[in-house]
Amino acid sequence: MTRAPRWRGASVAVVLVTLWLACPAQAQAVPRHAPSGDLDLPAPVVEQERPPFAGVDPSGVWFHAWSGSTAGTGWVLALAEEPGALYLADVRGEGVRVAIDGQGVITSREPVPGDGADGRLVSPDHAVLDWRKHGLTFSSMLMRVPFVPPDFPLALESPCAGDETLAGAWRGVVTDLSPTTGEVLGRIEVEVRLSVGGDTLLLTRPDGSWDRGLFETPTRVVFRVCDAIPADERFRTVTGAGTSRGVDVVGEARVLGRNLLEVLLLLQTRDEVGDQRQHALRYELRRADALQYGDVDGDGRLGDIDRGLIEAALGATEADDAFRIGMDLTGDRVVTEDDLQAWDAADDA
Ligand SMILES: [Ca+2]
Repeated sequence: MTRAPRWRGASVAVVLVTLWLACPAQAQAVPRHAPSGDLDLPAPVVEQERPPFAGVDPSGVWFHAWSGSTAGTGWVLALAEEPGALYLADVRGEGVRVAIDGQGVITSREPVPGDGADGRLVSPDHAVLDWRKHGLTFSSMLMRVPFVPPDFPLALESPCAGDETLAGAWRGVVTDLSPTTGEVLGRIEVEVRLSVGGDTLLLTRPDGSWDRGLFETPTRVVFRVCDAIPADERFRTVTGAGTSRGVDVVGEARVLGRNLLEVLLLLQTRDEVGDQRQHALRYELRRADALQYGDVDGDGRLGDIDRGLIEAALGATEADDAFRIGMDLTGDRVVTEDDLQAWDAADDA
């Protein structure tokens, strides 16, 4: 699966919403009863006006800049708690509960008296809010972090054994992204080593620095390190995760193909709230020694074991623990008879 950058889709959405707002007269121009002569035709369907933010899922991570009683910046995690309702919280779990409707209006659902946040979506990726918290008031701007889709893993639900064939040397580029705009601040070539141990993925750089995450699925790794110990357990360091960077980390790795991996790490310094600084790093990596098409176990050749592994995992989708990227020869993210046929064809070739 190749993911388009989030902001690109969002820009399209903004354009579509803009066009829609510019052309409401078109829907109204359709006559309710078109001339039908002697034929008794059904009346044409009149388009209903669609709220401009209907269908927008604000879950994920946002960059937050605020001013008022205090000022600062931080990552905000937007966790969907029920349809249309979110918990907006900083990395340590401090936040407010809000509802967002299809018009983009954000209203407080905060049960703590006096606390809350109200505002609106300016676009699917941009919100403004007025907060009240602990007797202080703030005005906020929130920008959705580029390359963070709504299904970005904000919590580890059920770790699974990792794909051991991912272990080894990977090469690519790491891009330093502006937290606010996604603008590229710098890009360097990078070599990393991946190690898989049980349910953990360890990413080590040549200087010895490292990040460790947990497999939520065989193609999805959750990074979450928080120096504080929040009362809300969802915001604590995931057991087994870690980093040598000395900062808090929210991130993910996605296996996009048998030789292709993407890692997004959102870093935040452990300073007092208001003094924290953010940093977004995106790794685009390729295996140094490409895994051969059909080589499921990664031993460097096609053999009966590879075919047997595919056969044993028939029906597994990407979210299933039995899935391995090397089994998916047709690239549809599910293991089917088509993959077996593709394997047979590759073995005959
Ligand atoms: Ca093999």
